[in-house]
Amino acid sequence: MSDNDVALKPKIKVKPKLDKPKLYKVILVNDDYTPREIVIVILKAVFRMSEETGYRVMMTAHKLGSCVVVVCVRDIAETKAKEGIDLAKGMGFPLMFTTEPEE
Ligand code: TYC
Repeated sequence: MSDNDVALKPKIKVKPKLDKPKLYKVILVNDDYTPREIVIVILKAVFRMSEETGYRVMMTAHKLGSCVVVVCVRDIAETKAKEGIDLAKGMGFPLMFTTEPEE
C-alpha cells in the first residue's frame, strides 16, 4: 500500500433499537366535595386544558367515577398527578388523581 492509498472503512451506521417507553394514564377521580368549577380550574392549570375540554373531562369523571386525563411516560404522569393533588389540597379540597400503566 503506498502513502496515497487510504483504506476506507465502510460507513455502516448501526442504530440501536431503543425500547418504547411504557405509557401511563393519569386518571381524575370523582369525589363528593370538590366543586365542579375547582376541578376545571385545576385541569386547566396542570394539564393546559381549555375550558371546554376541562368541563367535558370533569363531567365524565363526575358521571362515571373517573376519567383518563392524559397518557404519557411514567415520570411525567406521576409529576402531573402530584401537581393536581397538591394544587387541590392547597385550596382545601380532596381531589384525587391516580396513575396506572396502559395495557
Ligand atoms: N362530584 C363533584 C361535585 O358534584 C365534582 C367533581 C367532578 C369532583 C369530578 C371531582 O373528579 C371530580 N361537586
